[in-house]
Amino acid sequence: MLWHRAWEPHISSRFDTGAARASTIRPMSIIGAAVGIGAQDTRCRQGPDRLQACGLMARLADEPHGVSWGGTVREDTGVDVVYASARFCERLARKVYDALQDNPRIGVVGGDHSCAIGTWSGVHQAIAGSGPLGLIWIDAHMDSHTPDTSPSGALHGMPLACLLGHGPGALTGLGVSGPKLAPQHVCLIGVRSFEPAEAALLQKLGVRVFDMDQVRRHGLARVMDDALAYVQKNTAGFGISIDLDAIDPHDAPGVGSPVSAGICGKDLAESLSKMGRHPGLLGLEIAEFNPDKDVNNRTAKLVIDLLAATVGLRG
Ligand SMILES: [Mn+2]
Repeated sequence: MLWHRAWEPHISSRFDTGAARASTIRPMSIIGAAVGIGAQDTRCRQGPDRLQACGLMARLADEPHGVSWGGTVREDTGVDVVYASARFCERLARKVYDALQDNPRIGVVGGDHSCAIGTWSGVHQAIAGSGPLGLIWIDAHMDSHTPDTSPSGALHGMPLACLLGHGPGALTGLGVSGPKLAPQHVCLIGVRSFEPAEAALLQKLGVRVFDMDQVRRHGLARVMDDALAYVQKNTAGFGISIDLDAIDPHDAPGVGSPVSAGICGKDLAESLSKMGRHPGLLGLEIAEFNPDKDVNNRTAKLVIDLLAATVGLRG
């Protein structure tokens, strides 16, 4: 693909210098990922526009350290979902990569969770040469199906497997060929609904899973601390991908596939405000917001709160 060549000359050394990481909370470029074709219910594609209408940037503009809107990437329609998704993810990856040339970190608001393939392929490329990418995946599901194991065939059930190098070649080979994540640099938090084939793949690869039971037993703060230590080890930086269905449906009703008994929204905001001060944080993604299922904009407000907490605005 042509744009591989354009990506390569820009490898920056700022990711591995301590001086560049001195400030506590750093600027973020926020990008909309208006994609819905990765799910059977495609209405998550309206997520980014609804967040804007609910005052996303108006709220974050108060942030003193510089939050900017990087624009929205919109999906193509086409008969072949994998092809259309690959085209979308390719454009998103490119936008994320470009944003990381001018900003130390990015935020992505979805969209169904298939956008993660684009987001983290772009971040991976931006730090290529500095070291591997760590990723905390907060989700009620494992998102680790392949086309062979998925009962629904929906791509939003496959993004983590794709990033680990398992899935359709058009999606695993974005940017550069090969896996964008190594299993030892990834962990999941909040899992409580999955199929045996996904669990088997993650177990075979050796991916760390902190399930919802562990979150309940130890508290989210402690699990996040463990996850942070894990994704920092031998990496050039780390990201956080949040599927809103990880959160309890009472706090986040407007999601694609709700699962009961999840993470408390307030606890997650608390943890993200701590993560936001970490110099190694390269990006935050929040996916699966379905505005049509929201109740009194509760989910939209929570998404804005989570981003605000990460960039240093509380309450
Ligand atoms: Mn997900």
